[in-house]
Amino acid sequence: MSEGKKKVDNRRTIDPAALAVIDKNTANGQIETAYERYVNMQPQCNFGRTGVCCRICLQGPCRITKKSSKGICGAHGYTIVARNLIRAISGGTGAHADHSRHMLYALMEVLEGKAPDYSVEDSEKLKRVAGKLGLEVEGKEDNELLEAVLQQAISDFSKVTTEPCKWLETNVVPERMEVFDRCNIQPRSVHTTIAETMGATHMGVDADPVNLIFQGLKTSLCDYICMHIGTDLSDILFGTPKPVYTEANFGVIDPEMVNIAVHGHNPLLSEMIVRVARDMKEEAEAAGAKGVKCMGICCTGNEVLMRQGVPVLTNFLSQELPMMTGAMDAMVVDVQCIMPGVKAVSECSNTRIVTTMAHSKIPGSYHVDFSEEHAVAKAREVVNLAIEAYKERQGNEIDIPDVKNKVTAGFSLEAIEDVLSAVNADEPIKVITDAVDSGQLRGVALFAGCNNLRVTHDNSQITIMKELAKNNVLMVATGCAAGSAAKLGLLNAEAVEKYAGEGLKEFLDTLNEANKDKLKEKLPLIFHMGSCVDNTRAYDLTTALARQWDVDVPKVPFVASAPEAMSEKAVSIGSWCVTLGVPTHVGVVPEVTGSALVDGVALQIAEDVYGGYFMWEEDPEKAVEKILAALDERAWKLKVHKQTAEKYETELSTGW
Ligand code: BF8
Ligand code: SF4
Repeated sequence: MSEGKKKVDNRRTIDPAALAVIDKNTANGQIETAYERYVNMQPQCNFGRTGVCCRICLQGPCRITKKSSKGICGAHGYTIVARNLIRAISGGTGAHADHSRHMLYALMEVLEGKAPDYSVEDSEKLKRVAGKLGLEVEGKEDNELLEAVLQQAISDFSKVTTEPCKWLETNVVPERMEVFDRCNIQPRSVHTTIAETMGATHMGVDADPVNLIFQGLKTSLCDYICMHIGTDLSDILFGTPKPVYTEANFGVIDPEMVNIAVHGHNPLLSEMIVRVARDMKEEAEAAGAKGVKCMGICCTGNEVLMRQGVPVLTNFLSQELPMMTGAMDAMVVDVQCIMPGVKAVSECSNTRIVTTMAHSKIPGSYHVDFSEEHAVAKAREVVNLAIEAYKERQGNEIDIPDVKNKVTAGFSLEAIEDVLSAVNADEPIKVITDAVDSGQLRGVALFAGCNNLRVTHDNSQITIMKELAKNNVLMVATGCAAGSAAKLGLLNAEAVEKYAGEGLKEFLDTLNEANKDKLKEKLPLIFHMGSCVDNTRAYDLTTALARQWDVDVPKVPFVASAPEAMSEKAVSIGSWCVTLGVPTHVGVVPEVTGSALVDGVALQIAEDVYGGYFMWEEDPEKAVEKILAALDERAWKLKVHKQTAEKYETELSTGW
């Protein structure tokens, strides 16, 4: 390093395992990762940062400055910011649609007998989904029901007529549908709406920022629809998660095993690899290993964690680092949140990067063209590549940070209701609403989303989680936020002892006591509800709470928080949270501050119209205050209205 050059601060994480690897790498002056690339990228462009850069037509880029207050075409800053924002929502929705459509194709092939390695694992879930959609369930065979469910999903994906999408209509409270009708944001279908949004944001189409934002919110509802379809179909195909017990962080890597990281989002491949890996012990032993060990990164990791108890290796930001331990044999990737940077790191670490999807390749990597028709054979091919890499790494230096934490996960809404039903079998959700009504709990919070180097890795999520625990907030988590909690020891019962306030402790103790013959271990501090796509499970909990209290969602003391949001998917999820009535904290200010109007709609006007609203707050301590204030306001209002309703013997929802 030349004298006088600013020292690179690449220690932007609180994860001790990640830090150990970063420090060793820095000392050796070797491999560049996201932590260094972030530093090298500074300063980042403020036009892009605030959303006032338009590249929608070839006359651009047009940037809003004091000198040029409009784009060349005359587009105001508010139009440019709104267009950029809703294109991001469309990108997130497109990614989820891609994921869920793939599940749909796979199940269609199962129906047609073309995917012999898959079958319907959870016919009870199939019945529940069909029943919810209003389909006739009685006396129907699985195949008949599945066909009807898939037809409905195809319709929600692609119909061009105006009747409501079934997955929206049947999963939210009726009052929400009335709001969507009133605001004219009922989507025709997922694909048509994504296309509409791209059309509306083409050069010279919609210039009205509010109209654009409403189109964006309509698109976000499609995100909700296709995510819910994705979760439902995954459960039908692979089973609805139940509590599982495992470990998380780099310490799960076993130097004597063939180590395979599954990374990305799609459970079609990762489930198969986990199953096949168990059957390939002999092949691994023949190569001198004790067996094959799978572990997860990002959301496909969450999928196999939730259903198979596969250990969590790490979350989004630290995805390049496990390879530097010298003991990762393969990283198998499918779609989304895979840094292209993994390839360069793998070259120094003997790890084989294996891409598997036709539309998601990384130059220079191995590619196994995954197909549902030959799923087991393709999965074997991948595992064999890892076994070959294991042979080659013999004699190399291995250094694995001894950091791992116990994890209890697998909390689908069904699993949570099952736990609650040990206290109240008839009305399981009432166990939560009673605890909020009595003041034992202050409300419920969902932690969702990613990591983002604009804040210190894992710090915002962990700080807010610990503080909310102390303040008796019941917490659920998904995606890489759940990954932070897993890695840093918040997804186990010990964390309850360490961090929970009295009310939360009592609440969980009651559940533990009632479930002592059923659960292998005591409940964790935070309920892991799954991958990012599974945020719909968390919203189903909100809907269930609203139904239990008999109010619309904007009255439910439920808050969503994405302390380290990064992806377009996080933008679309945050947007549907708001549209569906949830106060939503985002810990990284999105690219909207270049327009006071668009920013104001997100922060204030949204609440008047939809009941949900955004809170941008990068400081985790201040975020805690805002989240608690949002919960307290709703809990207080509920209490006052409940007392009034009791006094005058009226319905709770009357006159509110
Ligand atoms: O879908 S939380 S970094 S891995 S986008 Fe990506 Fe964000 Fe992680 Fe999962 Ni979700
Ligand atoms: Fe510039 Fe308008 Fe073209 Fe955008 S659409 S790049 S603002 S001329």
